[in-house]
Amino acid sequence: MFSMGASLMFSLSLAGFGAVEGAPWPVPPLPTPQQIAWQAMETNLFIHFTVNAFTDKEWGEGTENPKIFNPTKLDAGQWARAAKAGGFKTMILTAKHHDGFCLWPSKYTEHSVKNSPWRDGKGDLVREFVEACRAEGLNVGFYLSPWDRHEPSYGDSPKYNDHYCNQLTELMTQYGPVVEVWFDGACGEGPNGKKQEYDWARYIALIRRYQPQAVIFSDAGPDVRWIGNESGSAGETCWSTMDPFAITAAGKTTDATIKLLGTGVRGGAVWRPGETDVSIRPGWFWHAKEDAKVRSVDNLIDLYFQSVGRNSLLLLNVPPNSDGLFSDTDVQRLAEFRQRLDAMFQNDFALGKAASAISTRGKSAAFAPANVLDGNPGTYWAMDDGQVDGWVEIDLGAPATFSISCLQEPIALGQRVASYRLEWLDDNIWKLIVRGTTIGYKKLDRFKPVTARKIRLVIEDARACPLISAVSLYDGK
Ligand code: FUL
Repeated sequence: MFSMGASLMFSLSLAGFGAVEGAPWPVPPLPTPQQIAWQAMETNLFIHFTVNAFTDKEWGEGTENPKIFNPTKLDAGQWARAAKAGGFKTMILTAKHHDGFCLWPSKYTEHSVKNSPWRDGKGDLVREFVEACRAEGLNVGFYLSPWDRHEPSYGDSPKYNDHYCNQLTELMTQYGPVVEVWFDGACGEGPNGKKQEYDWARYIALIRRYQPQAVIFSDAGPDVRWIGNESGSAGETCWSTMDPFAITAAGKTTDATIKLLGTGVRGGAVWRPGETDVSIRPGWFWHAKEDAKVRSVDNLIDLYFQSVGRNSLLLLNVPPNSDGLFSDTDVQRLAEFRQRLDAMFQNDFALGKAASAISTRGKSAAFAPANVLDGNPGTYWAMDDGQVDGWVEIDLGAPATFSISCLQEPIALGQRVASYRLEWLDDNIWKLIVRGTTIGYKKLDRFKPVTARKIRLVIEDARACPLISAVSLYDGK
């Protein structure tokens, strides 16, 4: 783990801010380099696959015969190519779901691929998955369900924690670098009503030891928090900062904390950005009856605006079918999703245009308003310390019609903006386009098309002098 001082220096030098004279002091808490890299991925793919693909269940019982697991056409390369075509950066696989069936031949259980007919019991699906990711330049992530309905020691807390750590060690040491470990908080009853106490501190320490570059996800972080719902929607206000005492362990959510997971907490003591997990189908696992219920491209685009566009990350689940393949419709949707996004964000009307502002920090070119239009998220416009409101104005040179705006803050220096509005100049009168609260890594707004030559971003409130690294405008077609 980094100490605060070390992580601060790291973040500063990483973003190249340290060298600039008169640069604003960071406003903690700050992201680690791992959290910054994670957020920049924007869209990752979740893969739910286990015996459920053969039993039509969402939660397996743990009593399934491993012989039912036989995805005869399994090709993890097909998943990876579809992910790549969809612009996804990481794939996270359910190495073990609640049924306890392991997709790799774990030494610690018989309930795994090794007792299935798939690849004559000699297969390792986790390895095929990892190799497919590497071949397409994708990062690897794992979901290892703590809740295990098969393992007899489950509920016998110390014993099961040993078992779980043994399996986690296999995943963390045998398959190369991992960028994310995904913890589900579900904690069902063990045999005879026994209650399993998960040893989160031990699980986390184990991952830090073997995969220090990985971010760890759960309701309670420590690195990435759940966004509080499975419908694909981050809070409209979405701070990456959180109160660590609001939710102390995965699975310990209440209605009040669920809301906080969505919005984060202004000035919260830890940096814990939200991840928005949602499935492309009604279920997390494949069911033939849901083949006609794959989300439309329009719907996927909505999810993108509600997650990435609200300072979150979209983790979209695509479940392989009983052949071991993504179904054709799902493959097609992923490709169309990226084509639509690429077209939408191809032409930034504000790029390289003229900018002015109410004031510029130390009157220095290093913090000039033009930095918001230079296409470089590492440079930013800043005002002097103590100023928490102000505006930056953009002259497009000629009227343009746009219906999407993209705003960004340089988050390595802390998340600051709490309230803003975007306006356009109509015959010398500034008119409201859209109003919002937090910005963070990225804030996207969609609105009725506006035709204007001049627009301005007005920051109404911020935790410290606001820093803006990008203002972009798109026509949304
Ligand atoms: C939930 C699980 O119970 C679901 O089956 C799924 O894995 C989802 C991502 O998390 O808590």
